[in-house]
Amino acid sequence: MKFNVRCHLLRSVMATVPDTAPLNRSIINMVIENAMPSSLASLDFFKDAYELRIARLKEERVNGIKIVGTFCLYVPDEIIFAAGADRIVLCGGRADTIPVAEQSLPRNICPLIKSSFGAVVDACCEGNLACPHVPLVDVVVAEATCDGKKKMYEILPDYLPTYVLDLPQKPESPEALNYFLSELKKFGKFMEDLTGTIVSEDALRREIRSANETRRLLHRFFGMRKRDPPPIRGSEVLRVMQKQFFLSPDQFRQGISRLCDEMEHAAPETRTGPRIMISGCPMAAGNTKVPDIIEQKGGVIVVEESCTGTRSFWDLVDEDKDPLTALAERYLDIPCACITPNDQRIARIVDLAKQYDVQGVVYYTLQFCHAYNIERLRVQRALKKEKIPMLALESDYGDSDIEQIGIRVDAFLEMIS
Ligand code: BJ8
Repeated sequence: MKFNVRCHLLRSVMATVPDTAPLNRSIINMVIENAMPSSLASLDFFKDAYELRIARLKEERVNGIKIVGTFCLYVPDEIIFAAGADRIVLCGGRADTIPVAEQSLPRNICPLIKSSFGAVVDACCEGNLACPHVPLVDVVVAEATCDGKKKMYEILPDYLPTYVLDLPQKPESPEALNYFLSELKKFGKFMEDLTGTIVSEDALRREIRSANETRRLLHRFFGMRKRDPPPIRGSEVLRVMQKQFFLSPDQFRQGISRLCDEMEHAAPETRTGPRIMISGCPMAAGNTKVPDIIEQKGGVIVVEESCTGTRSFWDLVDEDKDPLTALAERYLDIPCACITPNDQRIARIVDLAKQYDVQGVVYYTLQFCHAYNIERLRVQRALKKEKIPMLALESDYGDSDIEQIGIRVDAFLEMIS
């Protein structure tokens, strides 16, 4: 096992790992957790919050509050909350729920789809608690994005009631906004029927203000990562961002506020290394493989262009417009590779690379995600024009490619150092 470890602390812990040990995730995690303990005490809030959240959801169910499960940023939380329901995101980032999914789904589809579906099947059929939040869900609100997800949603009703929100595939076409607006109205009506609560204009405005408050806080949080060196590791940010999809908005904001206050006064991090942006597919909870490897190899992750990064909060909803129209405009603007053309994503990536002063971009695709994989070429060309190097990685949730990814990341970091 060969490590090119730039961090002194990391090097001393790696020295305790026998040379013959296989390079696997548990070793990397052990090394990262032990060698580079975070100096940010506020991160503990997020570690503890999940259990509290599960307890709160159980309580809500007893009190008759409906729980909605979602799989995508395109489903506006504001409408769910305005109807008096709660929501939890069901995207799977774990490998252990994939085998059960492969009994029904093809093996050669994206691991996020298999992991998510496997968690639902597991929870519904085996009663096992691989994902303790799945049995708490009353209904899934899915969305018509990539082909794999759309077809999986046709099978999902065998396990959980499922509603599918449609999306215009070409958001820039003149008819797109009106079509999406009508979809959001239908969705609002569906939520009213589910909860018995009218989705009023006032409630929508309240929820838009609340969601914008979270978005502004996240801008403050990410803004601090522009420092050199940044005050927090990228793998820590990812774990925090993954919690955004489980915790209630209040809980999440409380955690981010504390973290920002602490980061503002924290002693600067001592780690230095090439500043890296990760761009591409979401990394759902349980999936931290690539950021862990990048940091283990000495890269400093400063920003993520993904649904577990900037894509989830970058744009705010206009608080002065008719609320449903403002929601339709904002959500249609999400730069996901499932829509076409996706020029705004390419521009966003270049802009982020400049804002965060990145020295290299790691383009991350989940295996068999054709949308992000094909869009890679356009991203690469745009970055090349700006003379920003890019490394493309395609991976699944398994451990078998850790060593190979490590070698490629190592070479990339050497090249841009
Ligand atoms: S807005 S990125 S959360 S669709 S499932 S597209 S990885 S093949 S998750 Fe997504 Fe909404 Fe877009 Fe974000 Fe590819 Fe896998 Fe499909 Fe995926």
